Amino acid sequence: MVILVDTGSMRRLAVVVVSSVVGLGLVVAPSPAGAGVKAGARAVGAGAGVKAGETGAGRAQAVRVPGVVPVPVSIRATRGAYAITSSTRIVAAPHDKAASYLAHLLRRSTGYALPIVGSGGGIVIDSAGGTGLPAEGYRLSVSGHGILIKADSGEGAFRGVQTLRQLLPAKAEKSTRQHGPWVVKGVQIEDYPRFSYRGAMLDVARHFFTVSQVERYIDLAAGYKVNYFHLHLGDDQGWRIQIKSWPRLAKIGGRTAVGGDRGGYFTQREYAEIVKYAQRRYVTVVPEIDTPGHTNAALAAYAKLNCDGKARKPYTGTNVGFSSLCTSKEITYRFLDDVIRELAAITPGPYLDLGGDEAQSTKQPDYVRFMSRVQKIVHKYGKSLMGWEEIAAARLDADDVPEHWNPVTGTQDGTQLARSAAKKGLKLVMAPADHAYLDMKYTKKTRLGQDWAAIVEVKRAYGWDPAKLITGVGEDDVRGVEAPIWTETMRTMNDLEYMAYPRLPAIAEIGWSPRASHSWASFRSRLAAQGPRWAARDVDFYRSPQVFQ
Ligand code: TNX
Repeated sequence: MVILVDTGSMRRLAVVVVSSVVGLGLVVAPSPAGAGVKAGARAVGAGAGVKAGETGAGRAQAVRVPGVVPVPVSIRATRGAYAITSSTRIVAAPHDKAASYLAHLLRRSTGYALPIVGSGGGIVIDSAGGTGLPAEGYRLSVSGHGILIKADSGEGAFRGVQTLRQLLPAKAEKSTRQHGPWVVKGVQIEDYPRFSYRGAMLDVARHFFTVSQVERYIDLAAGYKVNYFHLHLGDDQGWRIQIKSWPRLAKIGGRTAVGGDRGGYFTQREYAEIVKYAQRRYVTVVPEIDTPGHTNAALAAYAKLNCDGKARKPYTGTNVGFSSLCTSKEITYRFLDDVIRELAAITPGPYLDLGGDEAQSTKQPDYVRFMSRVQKIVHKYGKSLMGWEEIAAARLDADDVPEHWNPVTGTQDGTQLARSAAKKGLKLVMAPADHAYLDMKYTKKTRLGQDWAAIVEVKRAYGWDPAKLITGVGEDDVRGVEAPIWTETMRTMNDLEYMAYPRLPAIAEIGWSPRASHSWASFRSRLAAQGPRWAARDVDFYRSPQVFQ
């Protein structure tokens, strides 16, 4: 990671590379200015100053920069520091979402009043700052005089607040009152995302999770600047969203879960609550109903959706590829019209996801005809179609989004769909199962998860470039990245957290941070700095030996 550091009175800028951190994640090591030395070439100890000049032209003084994930476009440590005290005010426009989020967070842990006021000094959040930065961009500066977040949108300011949060002591994350001091060191940050789509997907079909569990998952992800939440609402083992015109979907199809565990579903009102909760964090919900395969729960709820007119038995196993909607029956399209209409009405975001993966029980020509019809229905209700990469076999529009998931690279078998999608001018979301799937085991011994795509330790989760993965799919063909968590083996919030942390932040950084900043040594040290934050929030994360010593 290249960081400009103000080295003090001479005001000379030097290029430094974050090298290694044990513990607090605050150490940088110098490198020859502009020489592009690889991060991690030398490891340094926690808290230790790093000697300048060892690498030749290096002139930097040891300067500490904080362990922010995803790493900002530029971050410059400066002199001074700002202490949040009982008299600090948050200055922002009324109802500014970034300001209320920050106030809520800090009031709990500091115990201070932190009133939001219209003018003055303190923590200033200016969402109409005229920065001219790309979408979601922000500038954050901290000096002895105060903290200033400037952005051109509420969204940008909110992303800036997430960065500020990581500059505070970890105890700021606690939900009960802690002792100060609450000092933020001087820093100047400019930041904006590499990709516009940075998603987290949660499968509530294999196992059901409650509204508050889903919200906690969203909130944790939003801390790493994730801006899409893809909610997998229908699969063989369960249908999880109330559809008023087809009530048995939820009532019957919602009863089951993997292993005979308790099912459940969201009423439309509950779903709307999740959507609102996400919106307050500038996160867009993408609901998914998987079709034409992965539909046993629907086929169990309504006999008429089956070609033979016979209801399927509820399914609680973990096989895939055995079910299919009856693509030759008109009722199937009336059914989907109803489902899509109701979902579109409660989903403010631009995408409805109709799945489309692993439709092994649907003949390919039927699949293509089916998906083309479904795409038209989705468009009729004003949304774009999102789906797994298989949907690229159908005729799609430029706003429709195939999601690459096959664990393949280069020109390997299985890369054709993504490549042909790119050729047609579609922009992909990249979620390669052998890097981005949070349900893959960390090691052979991981109690939870699967290993069909790969064993994915943290370094592997971080070790890929969405624009280099597949031959013929470059930077401009990529809309962003996503980290899906499939829940065949996960039943509790702790299970989800253990599998998602620390890997979800790895995918989030790949989606947000500049390509040139990619460095395992740097990432690892900044990731280590998240540990105490997760501990403060009781996140049950995996203490990867690659990250935490
Ligand atoms: C494949 S990848 C699936 C899911 C499973 C997952 C388990 C994809 C689009 N489908 O149905 O839950 O593997 O890792």
